[in-house]
Amino acid sequence: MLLTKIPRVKCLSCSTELYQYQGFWYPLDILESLISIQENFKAKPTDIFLCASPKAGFTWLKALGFAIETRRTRFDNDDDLSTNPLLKKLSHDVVPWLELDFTNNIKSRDPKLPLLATHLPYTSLPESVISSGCKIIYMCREPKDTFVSYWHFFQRIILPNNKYSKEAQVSASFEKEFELFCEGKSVGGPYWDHVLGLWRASIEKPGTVLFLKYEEVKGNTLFSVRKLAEFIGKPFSDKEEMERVPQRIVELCSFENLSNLKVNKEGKRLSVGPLEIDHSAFFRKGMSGDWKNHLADEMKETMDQISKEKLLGSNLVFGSTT
Ligand code: PAP
Repeated sequence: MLLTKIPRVKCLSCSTELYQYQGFWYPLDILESLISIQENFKAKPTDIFLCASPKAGFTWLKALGFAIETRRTRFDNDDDLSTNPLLKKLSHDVVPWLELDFTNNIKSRDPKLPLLATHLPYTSLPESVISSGCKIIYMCREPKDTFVSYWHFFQRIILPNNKYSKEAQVSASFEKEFELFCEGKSVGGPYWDHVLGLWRASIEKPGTVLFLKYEEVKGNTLFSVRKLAEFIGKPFSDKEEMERVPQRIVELCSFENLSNLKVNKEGKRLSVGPLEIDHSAFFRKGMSGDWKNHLADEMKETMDQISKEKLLGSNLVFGSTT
């Protein structure tokens, strides 16, 4: 593919160029990985994909999915989850990440772990993911909160000169980045198209695609944990219910718990290419409705209007953030 021929735009916050491919925008490294995995990755029918657009609840979904999936089977002595790897590792490091870990199929799969995670939109998933009928769980978040989270996250990226984006005085401004996000020119954007792709898939294939809303998971995490367990074919047994396993998973994966772990307070990981990010950047506030502290009235109106137009006829309503 000739890179010079594909549209590109400068992502102001992350100080990198985004390339448009199959209707969505990616940094170059991710685009190259995407093309490679589209050609090479072979999904198995037993795979379970955890998906979300950037900043829509990916870290949390991975933690929940991992804790639910690995109970009983992986950590047999882990009755109280006290030896769960989530206590020592960021959830991004316990669930393999399709577009980061599988370029050229270099990563061998853990045969005991059917989970994989991806930010990719439904229409760009490798063909085998769709044809194998493997399960997909999607986390959607209200776009105003997603944008606010997105903005803050990219301020925390550490550039190769070891400066934070913010300190490096990248030419970003909140207003300009907002405009780009609204135009769909954000990492993994257009956000609304990403959401709608998975929403439609969940309507067409309800047993295969589960569509969750961040706000609803936040509102009743216990209900969502039981729903997730059922969807992946591992409902909680009466014994587990008696032992309060679902409740313990909720607590383990709560924002309060994860954000206070040493690994998530002090760790650091590579983000995209040479860019680094502190683990703590994945845990900012973990609440719904923070947009009210950041968006001017006019911005709120603009984004709500876009949501209204984009969602028209889809029957999708974003989770409430009031
Ligand atoms: P990613 O796409 O870079 O992996 P992602 O996890 O999707 O990021 O989004 C991070 C958001 O999820 C942050 O939201 P905020 O900026 O509005 O605070 C983060 O705080 C929130 N988050 C992370 N872990 C949890 C959790 N356990 N419970 C609730 N929210 C969480």
